[in-house]
Amino acid sequence: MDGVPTASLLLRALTGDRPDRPPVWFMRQAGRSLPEYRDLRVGTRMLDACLTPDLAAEITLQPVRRHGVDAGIFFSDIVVPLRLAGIDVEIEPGRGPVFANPVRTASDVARITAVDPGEVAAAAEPIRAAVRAVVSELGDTPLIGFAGAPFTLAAYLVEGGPSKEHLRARAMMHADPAAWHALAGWLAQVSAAFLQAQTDAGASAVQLFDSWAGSLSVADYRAFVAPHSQAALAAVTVPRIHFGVGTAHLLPDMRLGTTADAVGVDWRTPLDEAAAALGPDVTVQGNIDPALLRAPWEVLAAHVDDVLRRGRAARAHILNLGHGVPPDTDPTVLTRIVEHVHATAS
Ligand code: 1CP
Repeated sequence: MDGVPTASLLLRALTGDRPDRPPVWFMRQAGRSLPEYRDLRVGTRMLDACLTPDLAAEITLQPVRRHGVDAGIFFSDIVVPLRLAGIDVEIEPGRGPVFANPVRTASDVARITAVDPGEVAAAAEPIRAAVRAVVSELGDTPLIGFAGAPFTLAAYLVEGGPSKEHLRARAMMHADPAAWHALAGWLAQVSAAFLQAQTDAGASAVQLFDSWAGSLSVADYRAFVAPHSQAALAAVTVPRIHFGVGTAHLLPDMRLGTTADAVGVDWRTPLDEAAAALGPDVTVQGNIDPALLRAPWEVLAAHVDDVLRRGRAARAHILNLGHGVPPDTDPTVLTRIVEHVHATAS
């Protein structure tokens, strides 16, 4: 529709309206692929950057200015609320989050869950300050807040760092279900506090990242994970996106009842198939294959057009990648995708 600011495309798509063209943003648009990000980060550790309001705000704004995307995603990390809870965690360059004391036993769980999640809310002032600064700069462009889902956070916390199959976290569910539920319930409250800090300060929507949920069976997802993810997301009143990787078998469950307004789909499942699995009353987000960002433009453009066409099977579509921007991506390719989509009416 003429006269409707493009700024509202994301919220319209999330609430089930179908704008003339889908809004577009990219997971991990802030950060590693941008030379201006690498310049700003010199000499500052990742988690210190996240907790320095001016830096976090500037890094959030960089990709919005450069690419002209239809939304910002707050620059932070899923482990920031754990740092705010007093847990000893660092992000090692090239590796990811590493914990000094992995949480493996019932007594480890008792130790960390003794921290009141209210302390995370109290310690989140740098987050609120950064979000306020971003929102006032963004004007009509919405800001998406985010948090890690309890399972993905537990996958790091129980292993002590990145892992391939998240075996220790999945084992805890069956070896000591009471300890698992205590841990996941606490993580849900911590992520909820982090989401609330961002929405209180002006974020217009949120995304819950359950990046590693694809390693779970449907039965384990339902029994041990979905209720905790639902609790985390239900803590905010703004529209909610729920994303996972390798989750074709979990898509209907990732709606979390009706808690998620949109479900993010990785590159493996065509969006029309995802929409059929999800039903008519949910928005889909995705799902450009990050590998195709290295393909010749004609090949990538044809893929983007195919994603847009299949996305029309859902009630509404938010164009994104099927996972985060790879660090070595040529950022001019992302700008070109945005220009291509902005020139395409659906
Ligand atoms: O030094 C650096 O630049 C560190 C790289 C980096 C960055 C830029 C990390 C370490 N985190 C981030 C920012 C980040 N993390 C954002 C920023 C906003 C944006 O999307 O633009 C977001 C949303 C996240 C969320 C995040 N962190 C997820 C979920 C999304 C996903 O990609 O699946 C996960 C799994 C993490 C853990 C993490 N943090 C960093 C790394 C390298 C990892 C992954 C490690 C692994 O492979 O297990």
